[in-house]
Amino acid sequence: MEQCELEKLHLSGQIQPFGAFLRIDQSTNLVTHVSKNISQFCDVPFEDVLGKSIRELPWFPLGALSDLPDVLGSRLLDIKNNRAGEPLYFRVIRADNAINVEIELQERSASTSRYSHHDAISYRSLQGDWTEQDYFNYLTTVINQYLPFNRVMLYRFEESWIGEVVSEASKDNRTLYQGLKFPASDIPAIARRLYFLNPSRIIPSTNSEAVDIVSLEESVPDLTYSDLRSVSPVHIEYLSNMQVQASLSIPVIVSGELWGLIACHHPTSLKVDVTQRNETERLVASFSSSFGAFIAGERLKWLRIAEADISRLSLALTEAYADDDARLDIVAESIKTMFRCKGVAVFQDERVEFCGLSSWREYLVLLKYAVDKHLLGNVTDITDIREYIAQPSANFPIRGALVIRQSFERSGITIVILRQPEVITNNWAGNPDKSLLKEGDNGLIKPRNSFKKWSETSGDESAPWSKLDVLMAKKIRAVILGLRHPTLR
Ligand code: BLA
Repeated sequence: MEQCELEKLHLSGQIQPFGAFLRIDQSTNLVTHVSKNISQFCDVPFEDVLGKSIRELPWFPLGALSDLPDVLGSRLLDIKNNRAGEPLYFRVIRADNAINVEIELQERSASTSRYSHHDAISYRSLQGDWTEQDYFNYLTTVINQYLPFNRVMLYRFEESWIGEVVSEASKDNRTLYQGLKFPASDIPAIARRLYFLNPSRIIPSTNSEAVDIVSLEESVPDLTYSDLRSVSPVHIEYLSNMQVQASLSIPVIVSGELWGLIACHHPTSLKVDVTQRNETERLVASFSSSFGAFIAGERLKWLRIAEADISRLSLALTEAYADDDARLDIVAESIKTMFRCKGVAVFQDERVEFCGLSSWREYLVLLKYAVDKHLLGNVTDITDIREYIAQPSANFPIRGALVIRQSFERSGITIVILRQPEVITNNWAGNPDKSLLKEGDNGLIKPRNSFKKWSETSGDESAPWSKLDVLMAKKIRAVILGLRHPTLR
């Protein structure tokens, strides 16, 4: 896994052959780097470009340079015909102390039509009747109608960067990957960073030969901000193993974070025109902001419910402590309702109150011992409490534990919200333990070669506690701390 992170993708020194590359020094305006294939686009040998001031190149659209915003990564697109009368795109990109220029031919198929559904995402979502899945399917369906790729997928990252295809649309209406998970190593962090920083990544052909970039001082240009950057050999093999020869990926950024990717696949070489790419990038950006608003709305709904739950609990606690003999059973009962769980134990001094499955009672002493011995945090979420218990019996029935501790005094209240083991099935695209293969003695890394559905079922853990569960637990602790010295009664 670590080896995948070592490849310096932005320093490959090469580009894909569907365009030409120039790097211009920002302070001197000199061309410090140029790709060897520039003659195919601008009819000049690369030797005549290298070291020249950009002002000496009559075919260069200088206006784009002065209009480029100062923001790192910002881009401008200009069109100018070459001597043969072919329209060329000049993509001017603000990079670190440099301007990157990428030249591509306009495709004959370049569309002038816009996504007719462009604003539909924001319009329909304003009606408020869309589910999360409606958002996902709408995006993949629209892109599948517009672009010639034979498969369009929306890929969502989990916190650990494992990913899942949450929606898939294809020309033949067959889904291959919907609902399948992919290990984090399929897209190393170094690659994710590049996808976060750029509006899209296109690989028109995994069969094409990369083109060298030459430089004045034999230095390698930083291709962090480049659409042409050559493709990592590991990834070329990965795509071949998937029977894919062309791909387009577009980052889905929600609330400033890389939430997922649109991944388009084609079995043969395919290059979509710059305008189609740009329009799709804008569609995805419009999806991201509508979807971001949807998520914020859902959170708000959850918060309202949580507030109501917390006020009820607050009342229950006040009631519980209204007389000298605090009614911990009321506390356990209301927390059990809040979490819809199988059991809640509340400990204070020597007392314990339990609400839930009666067969769990005999394990409470062990539970309290484990909590006191091992868990130092105020709120701790555990998926398998047995890890904290010395030699748990084979039939130990409890797994998940969300522990809330008022304080570390013996007299403080400790609440443990409990879950039983459940059957969790993960469907992977290929065995994740074999996501990378080592080849021969030189230890070269190769991606896995099977993406066939591989199911993994575990019946011995509980699902991890969500961020919202933990947030709720923290709120409960705040309510307990707000009570007037319950422990002193
Ligand atoms: C890049 N890996 C990628 C990209 C995707 C995936 C989407 C972005 C590049 C692109 O547009 O194709 C993975 N593609 C997927 C997944 C799906 C998909 C999960 O369609 C699901 C449907 N890959 C490996 C291993 C390594 C690795 C073991 O499997 C590391 C050694 C590396 N993946 C890797 C690298 C890149 C990459 C280096 C960057 C490629 C580049 O931009 O040059």
